[in-house]
Amino acid sequence: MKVVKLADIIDTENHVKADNWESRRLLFKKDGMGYSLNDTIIKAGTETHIWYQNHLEAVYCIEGEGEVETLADNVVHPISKDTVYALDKHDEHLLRAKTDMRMICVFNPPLTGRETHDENGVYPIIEDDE
Ligand code: 9YT
Repeated sequence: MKVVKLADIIDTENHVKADNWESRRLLFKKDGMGYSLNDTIIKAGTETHIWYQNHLEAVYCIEGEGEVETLADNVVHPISKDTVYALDKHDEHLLRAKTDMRMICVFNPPLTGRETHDENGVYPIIEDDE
């Protein structure tokens, strides 16, 4: 069995920092679970364009408040503490944080650890970590 503590990840290479968010990467492809797990902070007042064309992501908001606008239908989904959204159709979306939001994020296929969004809000598939 494996035990991972958030405190041991802070400010290491597994703490990935972008302009609008910080992702503390807890489990990776190499952990062999078939998914990856991140504890992510979305910064208050930001809007992020995201389109995971190569991944499915489930996001569980455990702190904070914001919204997700899905761009296929321009529906705005309020998101707050104790709410999950699942990007089951690789949904292109805008994520807006009213306050800091703390999100538990599960990716299938799993992230390897190094990904950050490209200019289209996409994570590439990285195959060379094994
Ligand atoms: C909720 C979301 O997708 N935020 C962007 C960061 C991503 N979840 C990550 O890399 O952890």
